[in-house]
Amino acid sequence: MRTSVALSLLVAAATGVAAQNPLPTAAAVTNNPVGLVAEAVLPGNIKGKVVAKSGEGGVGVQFNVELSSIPEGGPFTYHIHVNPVPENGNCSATGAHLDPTERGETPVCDKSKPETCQVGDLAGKYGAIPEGKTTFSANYIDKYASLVEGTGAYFLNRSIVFHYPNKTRIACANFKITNVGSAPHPSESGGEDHTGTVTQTISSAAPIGTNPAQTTGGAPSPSGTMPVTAGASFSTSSMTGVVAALLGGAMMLML
Ligand SMILES: [Cu+2]
Repeated sequence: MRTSVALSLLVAAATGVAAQNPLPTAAAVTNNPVGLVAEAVLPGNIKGKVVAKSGEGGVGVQFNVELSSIPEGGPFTYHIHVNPVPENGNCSATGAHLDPTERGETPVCDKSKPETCQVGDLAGKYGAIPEGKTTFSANYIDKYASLVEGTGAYFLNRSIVFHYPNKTRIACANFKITNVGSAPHPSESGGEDHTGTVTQTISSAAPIGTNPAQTTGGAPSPSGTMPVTAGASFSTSSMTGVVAALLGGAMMLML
């Protein structure tokens, strides 16, 4: 009897490990057309633009986000959404986030593992716009977004959307190519690696550190007071330990 209980616990634990599927990972893009530049200019609510250009040697996409007239509230997230903004400017028509690996919305993006995040989740990977700021600027290289037409992570036929913490869409814009560029030259690839560097300059209407209570459910803010999202994931090693312990227990009971 006790043996069977131990064994069923063991089976449950082993099933738990099997169900803990790793998140799919996005492939790094190394063949973006060199010199290609596109920009998404925001029409209002938030002013500014997002410039996307091919990384050095066609490796990754360099994003430059320059915003002003940011409304009160926040932190604000932003993403690449799958559909372009229609003529009437309705941000709701832009659909879901660009997610060619189909990893979905949960678990929340872990910025230390950007390859496991939605490709379009730029705020998740590189930081949201903190509350209490009127301007924001960020500059980073994303390895997984693509400027190669026809690939799943291609985004120049899509849009960028900014959200309030409750996910309401504040502003959105389509990318427009401003410089076509050319196919990458093989000998030019493998240049200096800027990947993963994120620089942000933020000017503040209110002095830093006087933020009122953080609204719940917001994306992690890039300021020093980054809320750590509670992880619901099990580490494989600890689960293996549990299985080993249960196995040991079952053996003992059977002996
Ligand atoms: Cu979005």
